[in-house]
Amino acid sequence: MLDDATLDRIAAQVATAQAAPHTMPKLTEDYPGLDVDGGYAVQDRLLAIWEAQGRELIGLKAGLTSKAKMAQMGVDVPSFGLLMRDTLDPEGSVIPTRGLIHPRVEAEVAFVMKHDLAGPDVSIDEVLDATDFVQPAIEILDSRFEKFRFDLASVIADNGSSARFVMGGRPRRPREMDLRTIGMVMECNGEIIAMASSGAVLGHPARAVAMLVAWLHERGRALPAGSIVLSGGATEAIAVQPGDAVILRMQDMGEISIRFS
Ligand code: OOG
Ligand code: MG
Repeated sequence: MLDDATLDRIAAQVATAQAAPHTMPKLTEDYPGLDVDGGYAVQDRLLAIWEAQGRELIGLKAGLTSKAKMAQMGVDVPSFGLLMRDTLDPEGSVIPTRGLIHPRVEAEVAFVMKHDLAGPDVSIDEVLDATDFVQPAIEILDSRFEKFRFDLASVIADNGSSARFVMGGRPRRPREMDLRTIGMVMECNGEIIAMASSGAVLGHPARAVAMLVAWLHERGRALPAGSIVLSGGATEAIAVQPGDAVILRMQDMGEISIRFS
């Protein structure tokens, strides 16, 4: 594990690359000692920096939870990251691409929790019992690494490429539907750019929440009631340009439209 001073330095570097967006080399090039635990130690420091700026943590994201995403990014282990309130946009938003380096969109099922959830091995049923509602989400990713290329430790330190996210459509009680088989279609400018079934995420997107809870448990934490959880892109992430109009339609869960300016 890298020493505290080095982790502080990396966190400051990532915070700057995110605030005034610019690319940087993969962190493991400059810091070969950075491993997955180090990546999460950087995230802890990012959270401290952001909270000191008055930003608020409202949830957590799981990523790299579908084969499509793992294959696209060349990583085969899920990652977890932070969701800050000021990165949430309402549906229908026009999202400026100024301030983003090479944005991509992906389709996700979002969970909103009504009970705390904790433990090393919570079941899908326990996740569903603790969930208030599920709803469609579009995550807008923007890696701070050149060419959107990274390894697991680097992307974790970059908070899982988090940039913004949009929730919308029709919130549903999780027991009202079979979350293994929800069809989703993402369109850009009227053309289908990605399709998936919700089961592409670990067979059941609630499994991503269970893995997140196990990861929190290892670190002595719980998932608090009221949290938003993004369960991870079911499709590969698609690059967007200024002017693009993106729609995500989810079976029985409505749709979300956004536009990039
Ligand atoms: C890492 C973030 C992954 C997801 O849903 O898979 C992620 C990346 O692909 O840039 O958010
Ligand atoms: Mg994602």
